[in-house]
Parts: sequence; C-alpha cells; structure tokens
Amino acid sequence: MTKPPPWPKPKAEIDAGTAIETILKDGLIDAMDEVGEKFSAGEFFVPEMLMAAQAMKAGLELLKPHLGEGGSQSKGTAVIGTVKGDLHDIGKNLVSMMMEGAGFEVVDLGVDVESEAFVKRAAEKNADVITLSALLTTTMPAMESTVKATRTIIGGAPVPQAFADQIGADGCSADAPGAVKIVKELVA
Ligand code: B12
Repeated sequence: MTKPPPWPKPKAEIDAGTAIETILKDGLIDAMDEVGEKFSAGEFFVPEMLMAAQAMKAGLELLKPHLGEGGSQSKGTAVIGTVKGDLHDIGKNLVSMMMEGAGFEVVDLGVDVESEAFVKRAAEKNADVITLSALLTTTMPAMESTVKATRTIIGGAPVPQAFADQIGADGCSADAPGAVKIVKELVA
C-alpha cells in the first residue's frame, strides 16, 4: 500500500498556535491544489476529489471561529452562491465565512444557482453586493448572465455621466431616448 500523504491536521495546528492564515494556505488550500494537479495528471479521480473536499470542509469548520475580525454591527449584506451548472462550494463557503467574520451578513444560496435567483434574493434582502463563485471554465459564462441581469443605468436632472462612472453604474442618460438607447445596447 502506498504511504498516505501528510494530511493537514488543523486542530493540532490551532492548538499549537500556528497562524490561522498559515493553516489555511499551507495546510488546506495547498493540499487541495495538489489534489487538483493529481486529478489533471490522471492519478486522482472524482472520488478522491470528493474525499479531499470532505476533509477540507471539516478543516474549515474548525477554522471558522478563528476567521473573524470582530464587530457586531452589520457592515452590509452580500448574496453569495456558486453559479448555474457548478457544484464546487468550498471556495464559496470560505469567502462566505470570511465575509461573515468581517461583519457582513451573508445570504448563501448554495450551488448551481440560476442568475435570476441571485437577482431576486438580492432585491428581497436589499443586498449591497452579489458574490458569484465558479470553478469550471464552462460555468464562467453564467457569471456574465448574472452580471448582465444586474445592470444598472441611472438618470435624472442632476445626474452626470461622471457620477455613473463614480458609482459603477453601467450607463447614464440625460433623457428618455438616451435611456432606451443604452438599455438596447446593454441587452444586445
Ligand atoms: C474538490 C473539487 C471537486 C469536488 C467539489 C466538492 C465541493 N463540495 O466543492 C467534486 C468532486 C464534486 C468536483 C467535481 C468536479 N470537478 Co472539481 N475540483 C475540486 C478541486 C480539487 C478543489 C476545489 C477547491 O475546493 N479548492 C479549494 C478552495 C478553497 O479554493 P477555490 O474554490 O479556488 O476558492 C478560492 C478562490 O478561488 C476564491 N474564490 C472562490 N469563489 C469566489 C467568489 C468570489 C466572489 C471571490 C471574490 C473569490 C472566490 O477564494 C477561495 C479562497 O481562497 C479542484 C482543483 C483545484 N485545485 O481548484 C477541482 C477542479 C475545479 N474540478 C474540475 C473538474 C473538471 C471537475 C468535474 C467536471 C470532474 C468530473 N469529470 O466530473 C466535476 C464538475 C462537477 C460540477 N458540475 O461542478 C477541474 C476544473 C477544470 C476547469 N478548468 O474547468 C479542477 C480545476 C480539477 C483539475 N485540475 O482539472 N470537484
């Protein structure tokens, strides 16, 4: 039987006082990268990736209480999820945990999430940001459709283009025909 790799032991490292970032990076994330490399090389298959995922999830649960930086007042609300067609959730969960730790309220929609669901939940929760995760090159286009679904154009008598640029709006117009023109361009 081949010798098992030196699996990271987060509990022992936490108890030993190792920096949380070190445990996360050198222990968990680097180990996962190795799993990915072995999968690419045809040495590991989906069951091995699943086992690694379970180990990583267990490790992250141990690290979770140590990921915060305090503050009881909510700094804002984020809707998070993994895009349609994609089942990877470890990175998304980590982002979620760290954002919670940093004081944000996080609404986690899980994996395989439709663009419309992000937009709907963001509206319901009056969210400040939508946070999309994708691990497959084939699911990256699903990010674009969500971003497109959340395009914002602004206008009104006092509103200049410079303000749209400043706040990251997708377009700005001084009049209604201009609004229609921009919307047409955005949905084209
Ligand atoms: C574990 C794993 C799985 C597990 C997932 C379990 C789970 N619950 O997540 C399982 C076994 C289910 C799986 C399945 C598949 N997988 Co997979 N998987 C992996 C693996 C080994 C690790 C991913 C991981 O969790 N990394 C650890 C986390 C912490 O890192 P991360 O996700 O990158 O997240 C970090 C950053 O990206 C970032 N981040 C993540 N999300 C977000 C969001 C925002 C907004 C921001 C700002 C940042 C951010 O922050 C995170 C923390 O630093 C990777 C290889 C790799 N090293 O990435 C392959 C990998 C992603 N999988 C791959 C493949 C091909 C598949 C399958 C198609 C295999 C198959 N033939 O069935 C299926 C697809 C299933 C599907 N429809 O989704 C390929 C993707 C290739 C590609 N370029 O598209 C990879 C790269 C493996 C490889 N080398 O070929 N997989």
